[in-house]
Amino acid sequence: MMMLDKKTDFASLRCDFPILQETNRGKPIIYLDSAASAQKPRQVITAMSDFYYQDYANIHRGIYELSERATALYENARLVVKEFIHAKKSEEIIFVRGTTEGINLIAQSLGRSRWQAGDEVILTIMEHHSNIVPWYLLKEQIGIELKVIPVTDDGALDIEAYQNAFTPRTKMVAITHASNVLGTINPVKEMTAIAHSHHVPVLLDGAQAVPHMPVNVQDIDCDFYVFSAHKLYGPTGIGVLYAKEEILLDMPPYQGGGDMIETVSFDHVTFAKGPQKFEAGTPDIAGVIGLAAAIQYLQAISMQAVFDHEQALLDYALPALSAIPGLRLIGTTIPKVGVISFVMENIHPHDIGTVLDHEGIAVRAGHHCAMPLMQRFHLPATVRASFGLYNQENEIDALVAAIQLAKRLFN
Ligand code: ALA
Repeated sequence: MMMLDKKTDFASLRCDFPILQETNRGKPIIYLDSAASAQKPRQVITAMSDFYYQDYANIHRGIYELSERATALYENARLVVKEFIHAKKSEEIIFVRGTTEGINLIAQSLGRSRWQAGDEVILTIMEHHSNIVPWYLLKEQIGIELKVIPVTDDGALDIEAYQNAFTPRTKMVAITHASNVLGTINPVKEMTAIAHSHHVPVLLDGAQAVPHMPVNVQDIDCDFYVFSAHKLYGPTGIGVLYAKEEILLDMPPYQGGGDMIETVSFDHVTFAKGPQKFEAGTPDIAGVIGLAAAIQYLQAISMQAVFDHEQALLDYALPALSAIPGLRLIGTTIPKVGVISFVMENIHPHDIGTVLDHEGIAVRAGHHCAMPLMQRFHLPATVRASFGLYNQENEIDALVAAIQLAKRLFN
């Protein structure tokens, strides 16, 4: 059998993404904003519409075949997620609305019920607002303290500061696996081991890691791992919270309602065992099915191949961008995922974004929901180009040409 080389394979995968045939401002779209949200392959869109056309009913309730089919699809998706992140059991997989809800769930269920004023959570300055604000709310509610690990000028975490941050009051380490601004992949396995040596659990925000690289939660040994489907080529409004089973069993519910109970009276409620305890109400069944389809699509390619493809794009893009006079990359440390932030001398990031948009190129320009990190680098904003598996070298060439055009227009 003839083997296609990797580049040819990835170029042909573009055809799976119908939206990439569309235009942006009348030009063929060059989509470099996958860190904000990835585009969806036909396989995901079809899985979701097939569900509505052929198998739709509510789950865990009906005693009829359609409901059984819907329940089987939903629970099979839990298995698919379990295999994808290498959890020990599918009972450790909870479906939530996204990374943000997963972190809020931990802060409110575990933190609010078990911690006291003066207890501490270790965060880093490179966190997305979704891993800052839930802890800030808890600080307002019960008086916990937030300890923030700094980053170096090249965008690496200060590991010495991390090692020194633990005290007898430390209750949680909550850090990002990969930065949505800098692209930095943090040494989370080593950081988890350090936290565990202090008997402190670790929550990883995997929103920007899971789409780009293989993740094995048992190998990392983290206690919690959260991510969103929409950055993983799946639908919006659905995500995953992984938690070690022994911790989950001990956690109180986050929200109350149908499907998360065993028995209900006005005087006493007993709760469902397992992940259902944290899935109150009718869930986003179609979203879960779309997430499973996205994961199966990625598994057929292999996450290692996705990682290698995006690393090759980084190797192509970083020198090409650095060669543009006046362009400064923000976050140069390695390893990094396919996320590149930069600023230009004398041109505001939003102006660059506008020029790129007119050339058909979609990037994000702004604070990227990471205001403390922007302040750390004394910047109001950056331009961010982020890769998905569908991007190709010729799109980097177009990006470079459009930045040069912006330079000519604004200087
Ligand atoms: N968290 C997404 C981003 O970084 C929205 O753009």
